[in-house]
Amino acid sequence: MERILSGIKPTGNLTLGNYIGALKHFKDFQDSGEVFIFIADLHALTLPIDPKAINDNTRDLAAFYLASGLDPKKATIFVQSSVSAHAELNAIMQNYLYMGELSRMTQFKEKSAKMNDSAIGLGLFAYPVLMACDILLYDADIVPVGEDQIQHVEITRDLANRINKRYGKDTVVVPNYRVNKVGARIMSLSDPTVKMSKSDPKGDIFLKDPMNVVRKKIMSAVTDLGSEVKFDKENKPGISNLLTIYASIKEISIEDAEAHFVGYRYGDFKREVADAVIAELEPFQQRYQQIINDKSYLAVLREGAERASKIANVTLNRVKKAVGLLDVYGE
Ligand code: ATP
Ligand code: LTN
Repeated sequence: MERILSGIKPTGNLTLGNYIGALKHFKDFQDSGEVFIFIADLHALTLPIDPKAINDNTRDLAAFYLASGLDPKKATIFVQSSVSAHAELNAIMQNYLYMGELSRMTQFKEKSAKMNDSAIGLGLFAYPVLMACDILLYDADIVPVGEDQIQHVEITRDLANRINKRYGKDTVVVPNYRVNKVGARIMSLSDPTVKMSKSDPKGDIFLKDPMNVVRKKIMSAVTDLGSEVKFDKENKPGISNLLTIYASIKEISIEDAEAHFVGYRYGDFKREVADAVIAELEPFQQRYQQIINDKSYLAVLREGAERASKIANVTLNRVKKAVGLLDVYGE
């Protein structure tokens, strides 16, 4: 059975981009594979964050996972910091990714560019090492992510191949990424040339926004010159983004979405996009609210930590042995 693993950082309020690019699809794998979905809280510490914010966001994310249809009987849902093997494998793997390759990571370049050099933590630089450990610990075959994370899965593959070459071909499993054909990069509604991002919220739709706010944001989204509803990323980035949102929510192709809107004016088009988003988000939000109120996510996370630790420790021990660390409980 294939192993599928992915995670989201509890860095802020989840956006429609996170939902369409990642969250919405996690449940699709749970009937055919062994699914591990976690909350990357250690990664959230790589940029300054308030203790209360990370704590609240972690609870939110757990509730969002459950509200999205992930079934804790089928999928293992857990918090990264509750499985100590992540940090332990990190201490080993940090020696096999190099300064040069880490400094070429787009995410590091983008995030560090906005900061004063003296405030850039080592964790931000070493981010891909921990992410690689997240993936390798579960022998994951498939990692579903949005477009911005492809590079991090690629560096994980490089690391895995390097380890297998040096210590034997079955030391770790080399993972593959999986990116959706439609919706892998949802753009900001106020500036469709930049990614919708929870830590840089401009023109974001948040999963917790009241429905009247969602409608208002979509109705006032930046559109483009002309009047035709056509997918043309270069000349019509705003319309293309809204078409992408619609197609992803309706689970249809961009071509079918375009065909649906032939002859529409921008205003009517936006109204229908808003209707589609609201029809999806409203029941989702109700499920989320119930889970937050009854705190059922806590038992799920506890059980998840146990199940995940068992599996992660097997890999950790295999790697420790391969690199030559003495098992003091062994012979
Ligand atoms: P941050 O702003 O803190 O970096 P983020 O909003 O980019 O956060 P992540 O936690 O990095 O969110 O990402 C969670 C998942 O959502 C990842 O798989 C990522 O690829 C996906 N994702 C994030 N933003 C978008 C987007 N605008 N469109 C599609 N997928 C996205
Ligand atoms: N870097 C990812 C979050 C993340 C992740 C992972 C995703 C941390 N570890 C392992 C997939 C697999 C992000 O920013 N979305």
